[in-house]
Amino acid sequence: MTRTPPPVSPYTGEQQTLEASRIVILPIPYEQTTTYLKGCRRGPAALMAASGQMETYDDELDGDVSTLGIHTALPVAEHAPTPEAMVKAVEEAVGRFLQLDKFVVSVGGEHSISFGVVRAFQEKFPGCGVIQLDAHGDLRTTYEGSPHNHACVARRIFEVAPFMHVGLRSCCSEEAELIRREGIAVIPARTFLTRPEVAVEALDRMPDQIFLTIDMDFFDPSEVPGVGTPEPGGARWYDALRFLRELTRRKRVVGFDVMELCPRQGEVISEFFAAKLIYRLLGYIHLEG
Ligand SMILES: [Mn+2]
Repeated sequence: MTRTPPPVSPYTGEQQTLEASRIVILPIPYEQTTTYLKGCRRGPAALMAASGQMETYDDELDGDVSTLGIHTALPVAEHAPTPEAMVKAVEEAVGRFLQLDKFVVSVGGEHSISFGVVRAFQEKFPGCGVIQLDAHGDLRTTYEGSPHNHACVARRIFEVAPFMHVGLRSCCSEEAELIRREGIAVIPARTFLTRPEVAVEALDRMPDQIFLTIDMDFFDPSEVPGVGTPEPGGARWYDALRFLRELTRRKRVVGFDVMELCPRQGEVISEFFAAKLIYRLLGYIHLEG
């Protein structure tokens, strides 16, 4: 079977009104600075199409996430002319929904988007911590001339929020030096996979309110091949769920994003994985509280 990822806005799932919804899914199909495989601008549309095919009843939680009310907003920042304009547009869009006391799930798009998202969450939840799940350091000061390249997003976030990174297995020597010098809380993938309790214990040193940013390349490419820069040795589904369940039990997760989904022609595994991840996380956060 071959299948071309659909264009933006084919939201096939049952749409619920904003007023009736606790949850807002915000598609941000922005892609300007990716450096290897292109296509994450098609991530949100592919994820929405997959989610429309998915059961909303959760067999682990014995609950149905659709009872929360899930509204899919119109895409934002797709055509932002510069990275700075994108960050501003994202911050404003997320901020508008946060002002309405919605639980916002942003879906990208390249990872540089997350800085705009985090700024909006910092405004609404001052001092909230950020946990990044990602294969890459993303700690460069600038990359290819921009401080808002996707390879710099963790550096920007680290500058404005208590920060912790889980799943690292690729960085440059300057990033490794920065991590050592600044004592940045980084749990490498090899530690996360052999001693998962280390990541759970590290949560004690983070604020009670947490924003979670997920780069899909955190996961092992055998389960999530649809990313722009795959790295071997990542977390599998149940490795990730064990941590996420502990996280949502111990902290108040105020929002999350899912970035860098890069759909592949003729294959839908990665977008189904990402859609299921969102539903499961919403369940952990809102059906168990
Ligand atoms: Mn990454």
